Amino acid sequence: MKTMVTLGEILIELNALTSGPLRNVNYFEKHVAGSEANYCVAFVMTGNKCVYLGRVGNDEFGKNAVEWLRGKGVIVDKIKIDPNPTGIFFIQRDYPIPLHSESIYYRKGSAGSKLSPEDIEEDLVREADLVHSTGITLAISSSAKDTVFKAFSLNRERSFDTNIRLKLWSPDEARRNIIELFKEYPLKFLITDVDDASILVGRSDPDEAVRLLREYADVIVMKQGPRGASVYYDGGKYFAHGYSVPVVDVVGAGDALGGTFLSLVMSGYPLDKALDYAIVSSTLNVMIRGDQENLPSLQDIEAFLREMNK
Ligand code: ADP
Ligand code: CKP
Ligand code: MG
Repeated sequence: MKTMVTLGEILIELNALTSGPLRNVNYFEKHVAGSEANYCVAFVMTGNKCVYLGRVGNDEFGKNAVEWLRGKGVIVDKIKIDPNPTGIFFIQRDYPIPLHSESIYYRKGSAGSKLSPEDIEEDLVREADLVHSTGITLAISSSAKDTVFKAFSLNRERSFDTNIRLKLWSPDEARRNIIELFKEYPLKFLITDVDDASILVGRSDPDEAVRLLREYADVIVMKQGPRGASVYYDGGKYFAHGYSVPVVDVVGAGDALGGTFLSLVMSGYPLDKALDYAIVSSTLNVMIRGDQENLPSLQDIEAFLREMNK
C-alpha cells in the first residue's frame, strides 16, 4: 500500500436540488467536499492510504467532515480544530449555462484557510510516498501557501492539481504563485486542464501547453472535459476518451480523475491503464450531486469497463 499526504481545505458543499439561480432554489443537499479531500477519498477507494492535513472549525460541519472522511478510510487524526468556522459553498446548476455548475463560496477567514506550516509533522511528510496539493490551497491564504511550500520542501515525490479558481485570485496572481512553486519544487505529477494551462503558459492547445509545462513535471495529465483526458510522459502521449452519460453536476470530476490516476500509478499500473480507469471514476462522478459518493473501487471500475466496452 502507498501513502499519500494531502494538504488543503475541506469544504461543506450545499448542492442545489433544482436547476436555476440560487435565489429561487429552496432545497439543498449537503456533501463533504474540497478538492484535496476528494483526491484523498479517490486514492483510498482504489486501495491506498491517504493522510489529510488541514483544519476544520469546532462546529457541526467540522465534525461532519471529520466523521465522514474517517468513515471513508482517510487518516484524519492530524486534522486540527480551529476557532474559525468550517468553510462552505453552494452549487448553482444549469444557469445561466446548461450543464455548467457554479461554485459560490462562503470561505473567507474560514478554519481551513488558517492552515499553517506548524501543522506539518515533518517526518510524516518526509516518509510519505507522495505529497499532493492544489492551486486552491495556494490561493486561500499566505499561511496555507507557505504550508504547501514547506511540505514540498520535505519530499521530492510531489503532485499538484492547478485547480485555478478565479473567484479566489486573479489570473496574474495564479500564474505568479503557481509558477513560483513549480520552479522551486518540480513535480512528479502535474494535473491540469486546458483553461488553467492557458492561464499558466498562454497556450490553449494541449500539446503546445504541455511543451511549455514539461520542464516542471515528469508526468502531465491534461483534462479535457467531456472529451476525456491525455497523459504526457517522456516524449510520449496517451489519450483516453470520455463517456457520454447523463450529467447532473460536474464539480469534483477533475479530482475523481486525478485521485484515481495517482493511486493506480502509485500501485504500479502503467500510465495509459491508470488513465483509462481514472476516466471511469470521473464519469461516475458527473452523474450525481456530491464529489465523493460515487468514487469507485477497482472492482467497480472494472465492472464499468467490461460493460461499456462490450
Ligand atoms: P476539471 O474540472 O478539473 O478541469 P474536467 O472538466 O476536464 O476536469 O473533467 C474531468 C473528467 O471528468 C473528464 O476527463 C471526463 O472524463 C469527465 N467529465 C467532465 N465533464 C463531463 C461531461 N459533461 N460528461 C461526461 N464526462 C465528463
Ligand atoms: O476541479 P474539481 O471540480 O474536481 O474540484 C472540485 C472541488 O475544493 C470542490 O469540492 C470545491 O470545494 C473545491 O474544488 C473548490 O474550492 O472549488
Ligand atoms: Mg479541477
